[in-house]
Amino acid sequence: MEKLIVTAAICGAEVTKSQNPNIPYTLDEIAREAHLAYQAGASIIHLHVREDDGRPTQDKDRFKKSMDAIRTLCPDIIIQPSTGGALGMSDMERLQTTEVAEPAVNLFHPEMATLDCGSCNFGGDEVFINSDNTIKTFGKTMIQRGVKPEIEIFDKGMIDIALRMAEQGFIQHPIHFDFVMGLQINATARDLSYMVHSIPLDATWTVAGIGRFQMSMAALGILMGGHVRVGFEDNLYIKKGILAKSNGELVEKVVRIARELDRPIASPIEARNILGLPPLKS
Ligand code: KMH
Ligand code: ZN
Repeated sequence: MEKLIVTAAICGAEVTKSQNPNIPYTLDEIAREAHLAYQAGASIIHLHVREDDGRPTQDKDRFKKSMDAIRTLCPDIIIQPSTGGALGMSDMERLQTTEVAEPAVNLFHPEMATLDCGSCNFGGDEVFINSDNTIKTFGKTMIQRGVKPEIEIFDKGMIDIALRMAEQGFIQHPIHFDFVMGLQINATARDLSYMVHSIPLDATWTVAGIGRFQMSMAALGILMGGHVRVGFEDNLYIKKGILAKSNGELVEKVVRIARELDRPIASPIEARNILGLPPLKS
């Protein structure tokens, strides 16, 4: 089996220090959490950023500063900014994080970014809205800016939306998917298997289990030959009732599981290879 790419979703936009005081807000905290995840084996940082008081922002200067700070400590890591942002943000606000791609040759070029391929319920009255036109605009912009999308799948039908977008030229093959399990899609082996069998043969995939499903979904992903995402964005606990001290602790746990299952961990260079990303320019 291919080596395992571990993505650390270190911050998110919705979780707060009142839920887990170790969630990073400041630039120093973001860089520190990314570094701990990197040292533990993460090769991709899925990045949201905050103002110092914790408010989520998609401001491109704040992203650039955060990426600079991460790069200082983790020189070769793949940084994958979110274009999902936080609930209620406008499309233009969200898309700013791919602008730091210009000029496309410097170190701070986001090699990847998320592309959310449909709308979904986030619980209560909250809806994460991604219209067809939003997906098309984001997809086209990422192609123009040379940013590889990670296609976020919150619902099974979103795979079909993504494949139609690819047919229409808004997403390029080979596609990299992230299956978000335990929010709208049930976090079961049957559902994950359905998703894996619904994507093209040349596609790659990772799985993000939400909340208590983080490690069980990761273990399944490891066994099924996919890749995994862990981190505070999706889960705050290292085990039932015990808050994780850092994203590094969550990455260490998934790396331990992978080692037990004989799945070696991909370095950032190996992850670029697996995902078909060009080598890092210096
Ligand atoms: N924070 C959510 C509204 C992404 O990063 O693309 C969207 C999200 C998905 O987290
Ligand atoms: Zn995100």
